[in-house]
Amino acid sequence: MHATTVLSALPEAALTPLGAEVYRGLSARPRSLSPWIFYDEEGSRLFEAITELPEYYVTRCEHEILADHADEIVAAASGGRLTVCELGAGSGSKTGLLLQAAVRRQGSVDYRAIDVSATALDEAKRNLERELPGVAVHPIVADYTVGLGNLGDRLGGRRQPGERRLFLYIGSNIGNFEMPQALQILRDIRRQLLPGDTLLLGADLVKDRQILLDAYDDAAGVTAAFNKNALTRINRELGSNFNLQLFRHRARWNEEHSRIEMHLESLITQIVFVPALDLQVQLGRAETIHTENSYKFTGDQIAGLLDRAGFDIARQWTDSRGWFGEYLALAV
Ligand code: AVJ
Repeated sequence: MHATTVLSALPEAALTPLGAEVYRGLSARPRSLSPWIFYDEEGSRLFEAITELPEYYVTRCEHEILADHADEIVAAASGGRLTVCELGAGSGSKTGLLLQAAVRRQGSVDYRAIDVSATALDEAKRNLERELPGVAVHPIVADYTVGLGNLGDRLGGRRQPGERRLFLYIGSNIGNFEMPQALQILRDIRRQLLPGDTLLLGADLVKDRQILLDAYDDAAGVTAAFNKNALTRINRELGSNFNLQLFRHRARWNEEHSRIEMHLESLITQIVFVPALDLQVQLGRAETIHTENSYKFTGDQIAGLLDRAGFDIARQWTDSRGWFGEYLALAV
């Protein structure tokens, strides 16, 4: 039998990225869903709201580092005319600090922004081009976890003579991935660079457990709404009947793996139906769907990952409390 025959036995929706991921994740034990599902229009809006919560220190810490050191970072990255490329760009407010520094140094800058969320990229382009004359934003809607090779010229194409590239992978987006995939992403980035180019990597650092838990389970319930939005999106796009009231947001610290985990816990025994996938899922009382890992790193772990991906750390910074680390890594 041909593979195509087997595939055609699955519903059409199982071949779309969302359908395939929901089919995989909800059939698996333990049940899981990939965090990229969060970022539809409403999810991108909720994530922006998270970055402003008193408990969510991550964005503020990194903002502090970039506000204090943007000129230094850009100067250290510039052995020629700099172009900037970012993975998981989001709405671009921290990136603006670096782009502004690049404009101060060289008058203008080309910025290529890759993200799974078209909504976030639209906002980034609108805000950055309005607020920062000299910045040209080139949005690229793509899932970078499947590799960067297929983006071709959209990542900058042929190099101009004397061009230097600065790749941004900030916001601790790397924390969403298990070590082998994190390493793979860094190697994919390295393959886009020439020796002398740089990667700026932002990583959230290990800290007091309660600070971490509060950051992922805020008093206003915004993170809970963000987590549950994955189910709302699946209901809308795949026709399922998840009842949000029958799930509870959970944040856990997994000490062994040094990660915060987010889960959606089923409050009762229930059966959920996903018509587009012809999939029925029975969830037990207190059974969880694991929706996100957010790894917290030591400086040594980051140094190890960068080394194995073909980078030397040129400079590194933390915020005043030592909660977040920013690493300028040189492609070697
Ligand atoms: C965007 C992946 C860095 O892990 O802190 C925030 C996402 N999840 N609150 C993180 C998130 C819950 C965030 N990253």
